[in-house]
Amino acid sequence: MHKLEGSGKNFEDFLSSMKEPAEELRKVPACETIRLISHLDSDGISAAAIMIRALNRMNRKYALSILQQLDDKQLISLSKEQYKTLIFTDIGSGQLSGIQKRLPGRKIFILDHHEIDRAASNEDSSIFHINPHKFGIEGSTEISGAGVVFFFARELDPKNEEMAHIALIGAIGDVQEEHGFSEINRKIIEIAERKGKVKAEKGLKLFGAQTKPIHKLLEQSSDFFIPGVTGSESGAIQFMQNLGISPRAADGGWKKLSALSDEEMKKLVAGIIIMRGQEKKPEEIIGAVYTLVNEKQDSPLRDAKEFSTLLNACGRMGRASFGIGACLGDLRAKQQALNTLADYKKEIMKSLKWYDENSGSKNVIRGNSYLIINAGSSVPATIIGTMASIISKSSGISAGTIIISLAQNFDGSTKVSARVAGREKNALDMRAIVKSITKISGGEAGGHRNAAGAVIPTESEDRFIESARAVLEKLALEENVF
Ligand SMILES: [Mn+2]
Repeated sequence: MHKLEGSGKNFEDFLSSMKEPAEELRKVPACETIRLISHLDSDGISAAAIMIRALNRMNRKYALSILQQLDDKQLISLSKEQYKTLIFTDIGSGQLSGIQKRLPGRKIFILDHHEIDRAASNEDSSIFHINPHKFGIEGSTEISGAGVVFFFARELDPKNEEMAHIALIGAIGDVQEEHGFSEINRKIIEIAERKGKVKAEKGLKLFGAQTKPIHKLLEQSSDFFIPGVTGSESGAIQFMQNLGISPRAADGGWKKLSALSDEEMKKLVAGIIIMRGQEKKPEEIIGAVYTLVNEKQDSPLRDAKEFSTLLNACGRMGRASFGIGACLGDLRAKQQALNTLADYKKEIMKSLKWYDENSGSKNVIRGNSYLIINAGSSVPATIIGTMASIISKSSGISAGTIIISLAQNFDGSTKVSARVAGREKNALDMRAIVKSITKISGGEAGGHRNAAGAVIPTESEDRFIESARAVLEKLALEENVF
């Protein structure tokens, strides 16, 4: 087996911990239907797709649900079902005590990378809990939920290695790449390359490289500011012409990155670096680009980042099955997923418009280095986190600003999402902050350091906002002292 540096020993132990659970899953009779529950983000959908491929290979039947969160209500409704075996993917570790309480006597598999619920009692023998945190591997950066399921699926059958590219898409979805991927994620990429699914190359880190014309990519390069080019279509076209690269393709349409010769690509990269000469890291525009080589040219499915966005869109629009179908290679599902992506973009535009129109209202509270947005039922609960992320990157928000957003679910609960603006994301532990707010106001909190959330009863929204203001004001004071 490939030996890893650094956390190698832990990783080997982590892989070994999957052997017994894999054996136990094989023992489940083929006539039984397995209950499969996964998270609705891109990682959760990727995780579910890998698990489904593995179950199909074992000739097992399953019934799937995709959830935004696993709260007590959900666990109670699962407890009323007759399924004897349940598999949770990319969800469950944070609700371990709830699972113990509500689903005793069932055979349960949890394959997750979220932080483990400290309130859980010692694990009983009917719960097979696979989580990297048990081995000192950091789940938020080193391995995704899809990655955990991938290694488990490989333990079940080495043929499941063919799903490595889906595990990569999950890791991208959970934003695990910062100055490169972890060793474990790199191992997954290596397998995906070996299986002929992915080509990893250095390239321009511009989102939409497969689908947008070059001048549009440059104009919309919001992550990387290019003076005179970002935000200006005419500036972008002028810039290309100055470099001697025609923005037009031979057929008269707009030229895409894939149409550039090596020579032109070098010119473009050098040109951007020169334009960014005043920036701190002019070269950071270059990085790894992952191409899914079996997908059609110009398809959003060909770029791993765009594929990940597509899965996220499917989950958030309540059409996760299209995303799963796309991961499994189903052509019709791929088309349906693409249509869903278009609808999702419209939904995001609508929610940003709501935010603009409500910026001066009581629904948007601007405090001392924090922003609280209470969207009520005007923004779908599945979209609110994405909206908050986009706002956190907008120019009116200074780095370090904490953005707490609320939107109502349909069941009398409210979804809370917490983000921090700017690059130094790790400086603040969003999960701990949300926990300390819900401690006062009630509700269940979870997530990671960089992006956390909670579910609270809608009736206690006011109390939550009041507690949030108190906690965030205090935090702002403490920050000023240091
Ligand atoms: Mn995840």
